[in-house]
Amino acid sequence: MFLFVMNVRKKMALSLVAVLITGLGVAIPVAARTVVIEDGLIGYWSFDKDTVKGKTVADIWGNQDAEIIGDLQIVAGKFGEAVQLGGGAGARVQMTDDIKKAELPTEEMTIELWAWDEQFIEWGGYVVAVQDNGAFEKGWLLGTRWKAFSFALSSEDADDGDGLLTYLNAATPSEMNEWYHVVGTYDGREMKIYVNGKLEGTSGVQSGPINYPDRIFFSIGAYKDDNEDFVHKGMLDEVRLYDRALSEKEVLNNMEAEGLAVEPAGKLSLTWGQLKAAASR
Ligand SMILES: [Ca+2]
Ligand SMILES: [Ca+2]
Ligand SMILES: [Ca+2]
Repeated sequence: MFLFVMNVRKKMALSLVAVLITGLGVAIPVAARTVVIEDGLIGYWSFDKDTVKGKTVADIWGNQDAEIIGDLQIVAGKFGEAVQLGGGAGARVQMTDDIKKAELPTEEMTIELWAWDEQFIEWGGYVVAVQDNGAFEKGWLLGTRWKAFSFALSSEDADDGDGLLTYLNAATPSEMNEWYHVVGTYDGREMKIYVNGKLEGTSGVQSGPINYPDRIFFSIGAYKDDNEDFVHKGMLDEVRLYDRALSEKEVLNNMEAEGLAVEPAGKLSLTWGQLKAAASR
């Protein structure tokens, strides 16, 4: 009799866990998910709808909440929601236009995102912290040169007096209306660009600390500097910035990742601790 009661209790506890999981819409157990690498992460803009309030897009990891400027929408994306831009001038999601307030990588970096293109332009910008005005070439960006994904960076060792950018293009051209995982890394000696987890280009032209200009428009969704403003046409999702170069293995991990290990406060989520606590009640 006592055993029977225990079994019933155990069953009740298990079904309680199942109800909690399905009831909150969490389809996969927390521990089975591939999660975003946190080592070196300094910014993460997911564009999920519960992280966008009015004109503010939360940085769900770091301190750089961004401001929606101009006409753009939050739409269904690769993971949760994404930002959709229409290509007209004047729109972007801006972290800051004050480089003194920007939290930017200095020695090494990784910029990572999911991109969906609805047109190809010569100077496409996904995430931009650059000035490229004639021979004055400083900062970095991840974007496109026509149909090629492109990671551009300017370093102090390669400085020709007023900065020098290397635009490292992916070898394989991209297609419109498809999601691509695009990553640029720089370890202080080499730039790399990865597309869908595959290394698509390497350059050793740049070395040393990143060479920043005095003024930037640190933004998502536009190739914006002092004399250009080319807005992306398409979607961008799950934008992440690191202050170190992720390895190829880490890039592959993040391509599979469905978010952070523990979702940020305000997002409905359960940790194993909470599940266990619920089950033992
Ligand atoms: Ca998202
Ligand atoms: Ca320019
Ligand atoms: Ca120059």
